[in-house]
Amino acid sequence: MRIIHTADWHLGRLFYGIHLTEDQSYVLDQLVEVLQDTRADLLIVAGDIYDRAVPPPDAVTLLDQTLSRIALDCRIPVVMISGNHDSADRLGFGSRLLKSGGLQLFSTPSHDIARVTFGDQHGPLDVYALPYAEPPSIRQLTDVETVVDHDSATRTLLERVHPMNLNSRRSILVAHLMVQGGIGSESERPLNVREDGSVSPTRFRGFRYVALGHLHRCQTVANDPRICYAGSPMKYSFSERNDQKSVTLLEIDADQVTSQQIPLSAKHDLRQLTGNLAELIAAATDDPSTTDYLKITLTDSGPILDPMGQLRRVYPNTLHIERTLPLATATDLPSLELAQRSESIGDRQLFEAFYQQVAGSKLDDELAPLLDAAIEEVQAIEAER
Ligand SMILES: [Mn+2]
Repeated sequence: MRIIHTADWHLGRLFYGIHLTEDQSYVLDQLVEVLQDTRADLLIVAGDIYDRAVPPPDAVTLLDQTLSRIALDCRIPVVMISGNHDSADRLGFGSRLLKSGGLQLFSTPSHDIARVTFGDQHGPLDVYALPYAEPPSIRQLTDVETVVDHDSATRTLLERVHPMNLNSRRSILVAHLMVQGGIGSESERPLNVREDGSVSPTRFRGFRYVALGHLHRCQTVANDPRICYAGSPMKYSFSERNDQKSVTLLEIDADQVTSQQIPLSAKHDLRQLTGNLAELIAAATDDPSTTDYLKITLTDSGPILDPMGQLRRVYPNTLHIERTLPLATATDLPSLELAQRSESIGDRQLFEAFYQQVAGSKLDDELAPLLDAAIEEVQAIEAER
């Protein structure tokens, strides 16, 4: 059986104020192609379908169109769970009705963990679905007092899978969790504020494969090739700028599981550029991808007029600018006692100290006369009052 595992679509996400729906549509088109090219038998989507509880209308339309193409047009069944960003109730609307259309959607945990059985020439294959849920709701559902965190909640639910089933049948698990040893990026929202919310990888004994969502980097966890995050299909933070985004293709035969990454390309890649403004603007001429989403670190030391406006003329998707002003360290700060002395200190000395703190160097011969002129002008204005 061939299965495509993906997660963390985050439809409707805003990135530095930009709606990503068109970019998301671009990668989901590739997903549909991958499903067709690999002749996949099943698609697994492991949560965080939407970016927020109430997604914008065009994100809902994109999800509707994508799932209809996959389940109805391509006739590829889909198993989908909700993640911590989804509203379980809203996402779960119509899930019983959708089942007949080939979409198995699990958004609320059930007392007995949900199972869908597929099959091929090697026999049945069980897919267990564990949608994201807060530990208190699992405690209430199971009536097990020892459920206090995600680890104990997961343990309690997985204990309900009959060991005989796990031993005698091929089983895979779909879950949206933080598993101990997983590596995050800057675009996940922590599952819990008070505890780290992580689940021990030892909870997954018996499964041939654990199709995870939550972490946006594609990875296997705890040196166990069975426990995998497919990662998000596109980059949602600059910390992921060097990652290759992909979906995971699994092939499961009678007793083996093999997996490989199928790369996805972005409509606009994420890049970070560093340099002074003039160099960066000049470099745009030879840059084949000036429409990428950019974070720019400017190394100029002096003041710059409207750097965003200047950069966007050549890099229209400049999203964020940082300056690397060499701030003076505490030891060479003449301004440390300045707060107390500022009453008695002259304007010129005060500004020199300020300049040195911000620019990291003393006022040079070129700037000094400008400062003198400016101070004289201000003093003249004050004298006239
Ligand atoms: Mn996520």
